[in-house]
Amino acid sequence: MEANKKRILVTAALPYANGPVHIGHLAGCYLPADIYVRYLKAIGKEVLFICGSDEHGVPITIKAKKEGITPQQVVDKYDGIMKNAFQSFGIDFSYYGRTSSKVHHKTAQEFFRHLYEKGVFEEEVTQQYFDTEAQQFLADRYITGTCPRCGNPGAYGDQCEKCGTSLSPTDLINPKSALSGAAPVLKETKNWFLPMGKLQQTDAFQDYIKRFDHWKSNIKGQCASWLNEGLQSRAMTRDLDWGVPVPIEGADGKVLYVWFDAPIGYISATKEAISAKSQEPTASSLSWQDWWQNEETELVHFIGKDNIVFHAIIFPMMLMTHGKYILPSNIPANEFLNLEGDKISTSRNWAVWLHEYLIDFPNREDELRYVLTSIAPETKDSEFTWKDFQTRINSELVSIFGNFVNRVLVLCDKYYGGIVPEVTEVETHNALEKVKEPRRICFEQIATSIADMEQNLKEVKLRDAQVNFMSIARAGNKYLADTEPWKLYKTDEAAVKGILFDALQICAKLAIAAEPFLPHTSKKLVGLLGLNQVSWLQLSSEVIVPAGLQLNKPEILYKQVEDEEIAKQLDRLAQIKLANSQVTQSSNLAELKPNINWEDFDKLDLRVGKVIEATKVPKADKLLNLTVDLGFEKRTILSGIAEYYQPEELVGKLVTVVANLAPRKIRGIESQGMLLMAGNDFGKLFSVSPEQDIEPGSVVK
Ligand code: B3M
Ligand code: ZN
Repeated sequence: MEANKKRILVTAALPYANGPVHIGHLAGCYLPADIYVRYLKAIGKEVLFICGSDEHGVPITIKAKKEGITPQQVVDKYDGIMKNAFQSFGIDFSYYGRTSSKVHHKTAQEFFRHLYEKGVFEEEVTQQYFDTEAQQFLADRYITGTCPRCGNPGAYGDQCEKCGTSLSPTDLINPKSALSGAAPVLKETKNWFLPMGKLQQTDAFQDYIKRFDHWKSNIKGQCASWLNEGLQSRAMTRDLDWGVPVPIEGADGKVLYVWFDAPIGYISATKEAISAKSQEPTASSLSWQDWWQNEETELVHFIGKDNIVFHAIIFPMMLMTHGKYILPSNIPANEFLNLEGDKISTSRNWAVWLHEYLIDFPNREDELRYVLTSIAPETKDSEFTWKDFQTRINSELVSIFGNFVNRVLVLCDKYYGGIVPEVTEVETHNALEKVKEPRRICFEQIATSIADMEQNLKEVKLRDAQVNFMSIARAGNKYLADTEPWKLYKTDEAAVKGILFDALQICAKLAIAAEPFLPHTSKKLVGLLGLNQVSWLQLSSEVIVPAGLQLNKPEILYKQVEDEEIAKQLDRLAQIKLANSQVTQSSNLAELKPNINWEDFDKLDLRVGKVIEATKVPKADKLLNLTVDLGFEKRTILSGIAEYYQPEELVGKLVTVVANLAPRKIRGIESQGMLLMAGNDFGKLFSVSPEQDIEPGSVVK
């Protein structure tokens, strides 16, 4: 956070409206953004928090095709689901927009036209894959094939999800249309490119990237590798029919690249936010330009690591070539959250869905917020497990925070009928040796924790900030454990009043400090303490809950997570894993060929053979030249197994030979038969061999 700026515009990545939201989304981007924004508001900063649904791009159209509905129906459905989930978890956007809105289309088109008229784009005719059956160009995810890097057969035209490499459609081996399954052809088409290589050299860009020095190392690292390789021009238009139409002549049937229009969604949503709020009595007088085109505003993008290049390089290039816009001053990108040892995946249903969590754990949104912040993937990938979820809630939220508050409220209720005790002589309990030192240590510890927490919140180190928050409760617990007011009550009642008065002030500090992390709890605790309104500034006050105030009846803040609740979740995941493994097994196997009749099969003469000699075939990487003894004669057989077998491994081995296959010349050598091999798509190949020693020439049937 830059102290000298007047206001902060915080954005959270616009999720694709093609599926519900899961814990990975929440932990990676929305929860940290929300905690940060709540903190900024608490300290009185003027903040606008913008998000919305990303409703364009191939992920949406693919989903529509899969579900047999229109893209518009897809986005209408998921926009609502996502919005509700965010709301339930207390993600408090100032405005949640949609990129299918009129305002957005207009804003994105104006932006494009402005750059076009400035002569920023390179117009280029290139060869792109085209599906002749579907009569459509195949951009990004419309094309799948084998990843050239890791061999994953299901890589997309823009990215391999298995190894993370970013790809372009022509990199794929055996490309296939995701629409018809057909092999695509190359066809010429015109598109408009952002000349990123050229823009990289400009002073403005070089000046901008100095900011990276102050950013997190994951973002610095990714950007450095892009910049060192040298940026390439990237098409900002696509030959697709779903998206924002390209607003210039000669671009019929083309739309803006989704990564051109989506970040402009932040700007459109700001415009919509301003006009929606202009009706409210508390409306601010700021215009959308004050948020986007005024150096007194600081711009911060919260995203996941897969969105780094778009937010740290491409969007800033768009903004700076436009000319009027401010550039991001921080991009606190998170790494990924894994689930029970595996990458979270929407397509494999390997996720904890927020809308399902809300059903299984009603009114326990803060518990998930707490756990996800504790394990937030701030510097490296991290892992959510249900067991850890249970442990963190039971041994931290319940046993430390919840327990402290409950003990204090119950004791006050029991001793004073829930009325905050009057501490006439503050010194009374100070004088008592047993209380004095623990009290001093407790308040010192709390002051340090609060200071550290604020510092960490400012620096967006939210995991640490939450630990600091919990140490306030830990200090409170220790104070009670050291002074044991329940024992003192019989001997030194005045001291007990003092201790519980102190403890109530600590509860109030917890209520205030909890707001960014655990907003539902914060509200509840403020209520239990009989307070109406609290402010962040009171964190340093000595008295927040005044003597004489009537507290509300004690209620627990958190309940234990039971073993059965965890077992149910683990069971669900186990079933998904099982279903997935069945799908993978069947999808990796070759398709069954049409039936043949008995006579067809009977024509084959299969024999056991023994390899007696094996050599490599010169200049043929894959071939081995084998001499195979069939009992009645020796044959020369060429076999394409050099990648799987060393010649010497084969000598002496029994194999199965198709003995009546017409001879064929390969590389000038006549091959007199064929070896049977068992293989799959993943590069495994084994010879089909009899289980026991049997004499060469024996019939295989
Ligand atoms: N919709 C990608 C994603 O959901 C994309 C983010 C856009 S932010 C402008 O991961
Ligand atoms: Zn790969």
